[in-house]
Amino acid sequence: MNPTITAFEQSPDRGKGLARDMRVRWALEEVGQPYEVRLVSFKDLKGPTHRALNPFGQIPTYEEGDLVLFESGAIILHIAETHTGLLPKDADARARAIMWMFAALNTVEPPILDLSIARVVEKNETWYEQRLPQVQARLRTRLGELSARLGDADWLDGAFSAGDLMMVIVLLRLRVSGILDEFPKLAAYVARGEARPAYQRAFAAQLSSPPILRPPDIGSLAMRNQAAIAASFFCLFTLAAIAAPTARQQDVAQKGAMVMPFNIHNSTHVFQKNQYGGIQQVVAKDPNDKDLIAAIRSHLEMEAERFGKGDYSDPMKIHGMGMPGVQYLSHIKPGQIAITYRNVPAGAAVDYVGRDAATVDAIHKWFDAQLSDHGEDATDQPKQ
Ligand code: GTB
Repeated sequence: MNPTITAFEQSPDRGKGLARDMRVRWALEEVGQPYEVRLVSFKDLKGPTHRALNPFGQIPTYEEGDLVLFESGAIILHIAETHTGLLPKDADARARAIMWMFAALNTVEPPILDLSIARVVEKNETWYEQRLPQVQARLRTRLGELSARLGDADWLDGAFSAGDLMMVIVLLRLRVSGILDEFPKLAAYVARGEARPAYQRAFAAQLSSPPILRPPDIGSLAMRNQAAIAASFFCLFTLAAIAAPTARQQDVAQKGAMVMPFNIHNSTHVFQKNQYGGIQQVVAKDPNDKDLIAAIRSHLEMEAERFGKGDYSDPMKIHGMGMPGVQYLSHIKPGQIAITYRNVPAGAAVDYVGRDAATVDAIHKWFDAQLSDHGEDATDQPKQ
């Protein structure tokens, strides 16, 4: 029988994968273990039934036959020990991988949580402005130490392990703060983790939990859909600013050049299809060009906001409705697609996850069209 884990019925992050069921899902996907998910409301979390599983009334929990576990670290260690794929066979290497799991949970996660608590819980306190720099400084010290140890390696100790899984997921929570980008090696490390197919499957699964489709959430999901579609159209603007072989592309290029706050030739555009839809990236060619990176991100956000308000008029005017996939995507109903914006080292990315075959197909057609329209300025392979 498949194990059952618990997750929030309505996660406060609305599907961004920040709650701790995500790390357990990722571990299960890495080892190829199918699983069931029981979604728990905030009220039920503190009720006797759930407290019998976790005395602290929290998610995630893990049930496998008679075994009941709580604590994400213990759950992932159990998964790693009972399957192949997350812990090395060599005893010393295995001990080191477990050490990194503990390092992630006990040494790196606490200062990250301190920052979250400061920003969310303490921000109205009179002493907030005084405390925040101290919290940030402690975190930067810790991240600097971790970055120095990682160096140019892909993973912390040889092959990817449960230690990396835990470290990546812990660091991911930092992304919104912008602090991760101050440590390019760590940002690239996190991006490598997120690029793993098992991570993407886990992310898609948590995103497609049914409650996200309930009425109170539809607005925000629609906003995100629209925002990411906007981001994609933004990319069309930018790509179109390059010399184009057709009259249509010349027209698009002219209009795009008026809209873009930066030079298209200085950025790389990636449209990578996957089985869920695809990943779009816009990255500055010069990773030290802070102004360009800021421009890429802020323009994406600006366009995203317009689409969040339902304003699709710019891309429609510029690109027309005939572009493959666009007709479908622009009339998509909330819930058919989940799209997530994120910063990546030197730029931004948008993840597209279609919830049905037709949506995935539309995303693929749209990506194909962008690649063929924009020739050498676009690529289907992210830079390694
Ligand atoms: N040490 C435990 C573990 O690792 O399993 C901690 C578990 C835990 O913190 N669970 C949280 C919970 O159940 C959810 S993950 N909280 C409810 C409660 O305590 O009453 C923490 C979390 C939640 C939401 C976001 N988010 O939306 O961004 C991020 C992280």
